[in-house]
Parts: sequence; structure tokens; C-alpha cells
Amino acid sequence: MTQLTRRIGGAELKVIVADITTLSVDAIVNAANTSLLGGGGVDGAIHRAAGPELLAACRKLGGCPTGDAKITKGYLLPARHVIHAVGPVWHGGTRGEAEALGSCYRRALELCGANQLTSVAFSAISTGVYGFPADQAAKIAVHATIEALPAAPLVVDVIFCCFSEKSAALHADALARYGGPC
Ligand code: AR6
Repeated sequence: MTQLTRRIGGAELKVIVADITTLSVDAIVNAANTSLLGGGGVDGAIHRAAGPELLAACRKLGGCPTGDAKITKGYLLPARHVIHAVGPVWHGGTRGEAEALGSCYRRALELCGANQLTSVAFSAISTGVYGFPADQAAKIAVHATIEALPAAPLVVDVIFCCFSEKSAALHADALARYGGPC
């Protein structure tokens, strides 16, 4: 179910509640860890749905630093690519967590631009096991994504794919308020 849609420049941004592994988009953005070798949460779900070729491709990438992202094919997923972003572990907010989280969204869009992608769906990076407060993370996700849209000029569809109504409400609120008073 779509919670909110907003057009910004040439792109339509949407907040939905869904299992990201079911989305037919050019790329889904995974919440990975620095090893890129899989794990639980959305990462586990993506690897299960993509099949073992995804892990084989990830092994060749040599890991990924926090705040950065790397791209693979989507294999058995309906999505054509997976962008593996590594969010920060929450340590209270004083260790550059906000900057690292924003960087994940920016790097993911840069990869969309470099690969001529037109549609991308983000998971709510760092808001599960990594413990980033969901309200702050939603604002960072929306702001960093909108500010990085010029890096991906062909992207016309951006989806914030939330796994709960609560997460979707936070993203919808951040998206609705963007550009307005905070
Ligand atoms: N579709 C969409 N969102 C999902 C799905 C799904 N199928 N499953 C979970 N979520 P998390 P993190 C949401 O813990 O906090 C892994 O083990 C979930 O509700 O997956 O960045 C990695 O390997 C939450 O809102 O990622 C890392 O070690 C969001 O996805 C570590 O967890 C992110 O939760 C990364 O932790």
C-alpha cells in the first residue's frame, strides 16, 4: 500500500510498506554489513530470494566500508540489481552515525547514476539490528536521497520500502515536510 507520493524535480518519491525482495525495480538497496557476505534482517531475506549466485558475486567485492555501497546483479530477484549499502551501528549518535547513514543513500544514488538506472527502492538502512533511531533515520534517508537526486539524473522512481506501518509513517512525515519548517 502506498503511504505517500511526492514529485521532486523529475522523480516521483513513494513511501510503501512491502517486502523489498518482491519489488520489480532496477535496484533494491540492501542494509548490508562490511563483509558483504550476508546476515539477518533484510540482508538475509535478499540473499535467500536472490539465490547463491548473489553470495558468490559478493565474495568478489572484497567487503565495503561503512557509509559506502557496492552493486551486484539481482540474480533470482525481480530487481535487476542489488546495491549493498553498509549503514552505521548506532553508538549514541556521537560517532558520525548521521553522516555515515546519509552517505549510504548518496552512494547508492551515485551507483544508480553510474549504471543508468531509472528506479530504486531503499530499505530503512541501520534501523533494525544496527539500532539507529527510526525517526532520525527516516529524516536522514529522505533528505540525503533528495539532495543526491542530481547524481542519478535518469532515476524517475524512488521507493522508500518500509517493513512496518510505523516506519512508513516516519518516512511519509519526513517526505511531506521536506522543504517546509522542521
Ligand atoms: N523488506 C524490507 N525491509 C525489511 C525486510 C524486508 N524483507 N526485512 C527487514 N526489513 P536490518 P540494519 C527492515 O536489521 O539495521 C544484517 O544482519 C527492518 O524492519 O535488516 O542495517 C546485516 O547483515 C528494518 O527497518 O538492517 C547487518 O549485519 C530495516 O529493514 C545488519 O543486519 C533494516 O534492518 C544490518 O543492520
